[in-house]
Amino acid sequence: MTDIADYSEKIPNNVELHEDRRLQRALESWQPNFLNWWESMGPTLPTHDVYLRTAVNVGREGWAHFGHVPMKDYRWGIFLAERDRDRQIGFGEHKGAPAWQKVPGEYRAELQRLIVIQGDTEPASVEQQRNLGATAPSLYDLRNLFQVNVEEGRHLWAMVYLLHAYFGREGREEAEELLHRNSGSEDAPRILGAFNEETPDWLSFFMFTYFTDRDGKYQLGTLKESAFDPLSRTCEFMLKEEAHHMMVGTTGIDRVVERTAQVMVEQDTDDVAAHGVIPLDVIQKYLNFHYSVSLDLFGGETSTNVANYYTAGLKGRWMEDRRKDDHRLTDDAIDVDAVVDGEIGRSQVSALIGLNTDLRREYIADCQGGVKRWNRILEQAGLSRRLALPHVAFNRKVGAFAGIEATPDGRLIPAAEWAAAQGRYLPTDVDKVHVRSLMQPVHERGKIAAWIAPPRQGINGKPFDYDYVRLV
Ligand code: BYC
Repeated sequence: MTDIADYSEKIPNNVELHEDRRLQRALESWQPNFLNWWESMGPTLPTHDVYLRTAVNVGREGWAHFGHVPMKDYRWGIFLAERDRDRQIGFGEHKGAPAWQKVPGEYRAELQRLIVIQGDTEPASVEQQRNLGATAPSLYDLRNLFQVNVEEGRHLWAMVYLLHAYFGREGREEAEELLHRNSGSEDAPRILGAFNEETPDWLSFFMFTYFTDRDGKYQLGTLKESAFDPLSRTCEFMLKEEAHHMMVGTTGIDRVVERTAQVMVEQDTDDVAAHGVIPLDVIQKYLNFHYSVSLDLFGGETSTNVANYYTAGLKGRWMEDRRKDDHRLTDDAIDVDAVVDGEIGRSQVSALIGLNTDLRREYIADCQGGVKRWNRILEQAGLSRRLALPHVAFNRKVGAFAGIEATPDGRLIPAAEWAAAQGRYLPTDVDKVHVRSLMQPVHERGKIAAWIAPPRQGINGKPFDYDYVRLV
């Protein structure tokens, strides 16, 4: 294992793949299937080349190289963060033992399941976003979309490497399945709900990269704690790439809010749909949707699965080493969100059973940061309107609130009232049609669509009007 990626190999890697011929051959036979998948399910807009970053090094400094490349020739590779030979397991019943370099037989099924679920989301998001290139608001945004897409492709490689290297024939079969399931497919859908939803427009894309990619950040953060060292090191490096995806979402929504606020001030009205921008209440509805769908990705408020993962050392907590407790949690309790006597409330359960809630709360606190930013933009524009995260019980399909309906401010309402009111909370067909009508492509250097403000900075020190994407 080295810091530096070997790009002379067919599959760039820093895991000394050439030393394991069988594994190398197995991955080389998966590679054409991946490329076929990319060609048939990846970005549909024809391009010559794109200004992309490629990982060349996993160390702290200078890990990426930027340059124009045709996307199909992107060097997807296998990169693990550096190994710490003294690393010990940080939590659960094996706390203090050396981290595992191989998969213990008794945890094989659970580890494989976690890796498959993680792996399944990566190509799913590429599929969801495949048509967005045709309506990009600028070449800068188009480039960011493609950067996110190639890196999600690389994250699929990361999980496939683990499946091939550590899970034998079953792992290889799962790696094939990752290319066969497809987002939104009737027969073989993606595993988690949010990854079967459409990403039909750029407001959805920015919301997805803000809220759903952020679930990825938190899930990867817990897998980075794993006792299974190759998984831990894989996730550590993925998190580095993930930071750019968060930036795309955060600043994307910044720019939509900024432009809407400008037009609200200029026209002195909230009703800005006719002025070619997205009204604030539509932005709020999109936020409500993507946030609530992403909350579902954390699983049930209580879960024996997650308790078992933690106790076994497979999946830790966010920032496990900063927690001031015994890192075993066998005697601890947590108040989880619940329906109690027909009301939205909380109930106390063992801390282990409540770990999905613990992670979801870390995530919610992080999401508040975005809302604060966007509200600052509104405030600076002199507007009194604000955006807000809806209540944790709102629009949930997984967990304690799956069977009830709640308003964004957390009032439990009967199903009939919900049916009548949901158009005020979630995007309606009219909202979606309007948003889509604004999505006219701007593929000219230095130009930008009227519904979004330009970015404050370009990529890698380049100006906004740089030729980020060379179209066919
Ligand atoms: N949809 O015990 P429970 C990312 C199932 S995003 C459908 O509460 P658990 C990315 C569950 O499988 C991060 N089904 O669940 C972002 C279970 O089924 P079984 C992805 C669901 O296991 C953007 C049953 O319901 N990574 O990286 O505690 C772009 C009972 O559930 C859902 C991970 O998620 C759902 N939403 O927790 C690109 C990490 N939720 O066993 C990439 C790996 C639950 O009864 N996964 N179910 O058949 C995990 O850690 C856990 O499996 C989960 C669920 C957090 C997903």
